Amino acid sequence: MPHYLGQTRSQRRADHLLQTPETFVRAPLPGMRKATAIVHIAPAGGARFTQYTAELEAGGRLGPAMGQRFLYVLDGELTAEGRRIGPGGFAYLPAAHSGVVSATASARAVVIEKPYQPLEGVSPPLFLSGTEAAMTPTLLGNDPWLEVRGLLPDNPAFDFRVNTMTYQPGASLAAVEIHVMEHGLVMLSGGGIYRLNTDWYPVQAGDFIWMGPYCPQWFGAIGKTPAKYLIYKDWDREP
Ligand code: UGY
Ligand code: MN
Repeated sequence: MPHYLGQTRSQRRADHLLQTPETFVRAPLPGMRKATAIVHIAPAGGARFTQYTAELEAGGRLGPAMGQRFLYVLDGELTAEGRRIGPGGFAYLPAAHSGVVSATASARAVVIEKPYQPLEGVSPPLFLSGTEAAMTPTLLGNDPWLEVRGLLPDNPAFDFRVNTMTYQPGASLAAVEIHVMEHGLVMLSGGGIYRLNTDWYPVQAGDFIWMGPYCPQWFGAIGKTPAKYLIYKDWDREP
């Protein structure tokens, strides 16, 4: 076990959080069996959603969700509603979904949960699952070096979005973004520099970032392999 002598890239500011793996702390959530959670962000930390990494042994299971739940499998295999979800696979479970999420093999998954915000005249979404690889990419701002894959359907029934963004080495966001939506972000591969408010952070695969509303944000990919992240945002509701 390396010793970090009190040093870390992690940083906590009022409008953002960078959490790097050596600062992760594991603890169970209610109802988990043979599983543990690294809670990256939650209302306790100033967000309006909860995001954690669940680590499950074979035969382990998640507890009940606090609202609707989105799963993205990092490695191993989960089962939900009889569907097997492997690496790069995802599932959306509506609020009050009573089905069990269990691990067929030991697994790690990104879990995002939040209460559902209904929209008048629109029926809430139903269970769905899919794989990231099957989703058609679009180019952000027509930049051929920056691909976005939306995992959830473009449908007002959903009150959030989860996308992957893949930057070829040297690609970047065209401008600093400042917007009302929050983000929960997991670096899946590669790395680069993330600007958050007035700070600039080197980031790499395994890191987590929370950006609060209006947190100025920009990313540039550095290295010889593409940088890719999974990003949550609240969407299509009155702010
Ligand atoms: O969807 C987004 O707002 C995205 N472009 N933000 C980001 O990558 N920080
Ligand atoms: Mn953004």
